[in-house]
Formats: sequence, structure tokens, C-alpha cells
Amino acid sequence: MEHYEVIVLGLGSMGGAAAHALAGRGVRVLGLETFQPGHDQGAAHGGSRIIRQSYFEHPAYVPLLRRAYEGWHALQEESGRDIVTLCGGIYLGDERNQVFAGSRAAAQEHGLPHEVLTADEIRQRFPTMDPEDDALGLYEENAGYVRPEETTIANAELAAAKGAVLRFSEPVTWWGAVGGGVEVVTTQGRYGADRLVITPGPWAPEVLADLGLPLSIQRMVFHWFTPDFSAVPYESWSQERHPVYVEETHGNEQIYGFPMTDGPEGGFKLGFFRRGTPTTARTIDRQVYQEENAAMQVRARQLFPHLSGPVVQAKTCLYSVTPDEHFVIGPHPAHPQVSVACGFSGHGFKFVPVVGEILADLATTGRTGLPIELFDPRRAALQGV
Ligand code: PYC
Repeated sequence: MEHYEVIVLGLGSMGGAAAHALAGRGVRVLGLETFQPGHDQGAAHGGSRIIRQSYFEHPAYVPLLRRAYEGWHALQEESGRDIVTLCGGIYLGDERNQVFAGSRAAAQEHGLPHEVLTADEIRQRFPTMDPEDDALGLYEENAGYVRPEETTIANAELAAAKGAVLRFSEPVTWWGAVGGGVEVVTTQGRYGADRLVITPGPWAPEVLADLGLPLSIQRMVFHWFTPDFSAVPYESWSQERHPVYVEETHGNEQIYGFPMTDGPEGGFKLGFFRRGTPTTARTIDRQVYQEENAAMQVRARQLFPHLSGPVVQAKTCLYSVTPDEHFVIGPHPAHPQVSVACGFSGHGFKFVPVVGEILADLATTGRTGLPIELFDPRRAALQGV
């Protein structure tokens, strides 16, 4: 049986970053993955993911985001791939809601550069947008998007270049703690290791069934629409002038989206942030229905009245949502030689480099100096208490 210092089970966004970080530290690492790098079966596809720092979900994420940004720039430089675009970000809402008030609280607590804009200022600066008159927006320059497929491929390439053994198209059928180490069985073999890192994405309910985590696997959809360029010219929708955004107004569901990142034909991508339907990674319906496109466009046009053209494309994606929407990262409660990372609740991708670093810390030393208390697999929110 081949033996490694660390096995990484799942080479999607988080596992790929962990394999890369471990290989970079000279650890003898094996990575195992069911699909091919950059696949579209999980939560790391669709061309773009938001990165932002004035984090309305909780100010405790900000130190991790600062660290993640260092990792993003390093990954782009080292891989030579086009991964990071900082086009600015705006979080629209009002004093009463999480998106605006939470972003401002995080920016103030951590001294992050930001501007608060009124509805008129938003309209003037971003002519695609027509917010409610009483809306407010927190604008931060240091936000933008990253390209998920490029990220996952870059981490796999760099991990392999640094000595990791990566096996794609090799599904894992069993893992277990054996003695002080671990064993993993795949469709093609059996491997042993001192430590195991499990990054299963939406397959967590199967792969980590022993933990009984209360994860909700949700089918999400993102849509690309054609704007009316005769009303607002292409340049105003493009990443040279348009920020990423999250909007929540008057009890409406949150929507999020991106500037046009791939030229005038590429469509303007957006989605509902928290409106998934329960599913599983095996049974998800990947078709997108006309009614879904229509509902998205009606909601989107409350903010973007000129987003009136046809849908260019629409895709499904899988979120793994925890009850408190905070991540699950830490040692496996029953097996200290196993570390787990899952439950990214639809907002994890921007943390990819720092999660890789944390998992490499846990696998090599059993602890990390980075602040992960919020993500404890044993916390009350995960116990149904
Ligand atoms: O992480 O910023 C984010 C995000 C917005 C919508 C989905 N994810």
C-alpha cells in the first residue's frame, strides 16, 4: 500500500488549495478527486466569485480575508493565470439590514477604507443602478472577483509542480482512522497516510456522515442577461467601470452579481444569494427553467431597470449551508489525525487561499495561528442545541 504524510480527499477549491499549501511545505501529499480539475459539478465554476473585505456576515472574517488577499495575489503571480480582478464592490441596503449595516460595522471595526453613498450618489456613479430613494451603499475599492475554474486548475498545477501526487477521476469509496493514521480506499486502490484532510464540498453528508452535520445542500442558479446598451452603454456595465455588488432592500431577498467580465456578448451575471432549494450532489436537477430566469429578471430590474434583454445562459451550483451560515473547519472531533472543511454556505470561495493554509497547518501541526473559532465542528449551532 502506498503511504503518504497527508492525503487530501477532494481536490475542489479548498482541497486543491490545501494540497498546494502542503506540497509547498515539502510534505509528501496525495490528492484524490472524483472529477477533473475545474469541473462544474460542485461549487467552483461559473466564471466568477466575489471577493470583498467589509464583511457583513461577521467582522471576525476580516483578518482571514486580509490573509486570503495575500494568497490571491501570490496565486495569480505564481501561476501566471488571470485570477483576480479588483473592480470595487458595493453593498446596498439600509440602516436596518445586514448587507449595508453589517458591511459598515465590519469596515469601521477593522479600519477598512470605504465610502457611504446615498441613492443619488449611487445613480451618478453607477448609471446601471436605480436604487430606492432611501437606499444606502457601502462602496469599497478593495473588492472584485476571482475566477474559480482558473483558481482550481492553478492550485492543482502548482501542487503537482511542487511534488504532490494528484489522482483525478478516482472516486473515494471509504476512509477510516486506522491506528494513529488513516486509510483511504478508492475505485482504483488503497492508500495509507499519517494525516487526512477531508474537503468534500456538497458530498459532505455522505463523506462525513459520521459527523451528522446539519448541512443543507441547496441548488442555486446564476443567470447571465443582456442589458439594453442603447439605454446604458456597454462601458458602464463592464468591469472597467462597474463593481461587484450585493443588494438587500425592503425585505427583498438578497441578490448579488458582477460587472460584465467577458465582453459585450458575455452577459451580466447575477443570482439570488439565499434562495436555494434542498437537493443532494447526486440528485440535483441541473436544468434551469424559464420561470426561474423570469423571476430573477423581475427582481434584478428593481435595481437594474435596463437589464431588459434575453438570458444569455444560466447554470446551477451547489451550496452547503450550515444553520448559522458559518463554515465548518477544524480537527475531526473523534479523530485528531483528520481535519475537515465544509459547509461554506455560499460565501466561502473568497477564502480559498487562507483555508488551504489553515488546513496545511492543521495537518502538519494539529493547530493553526489563524482565527477559526467561529468554524468549530463542535459548536452549538451544529448540535441542534
Ligand atoms: O460570497 O460575496 C459572496 C457571495 C455573494 C453571493 C454568493 N456569494
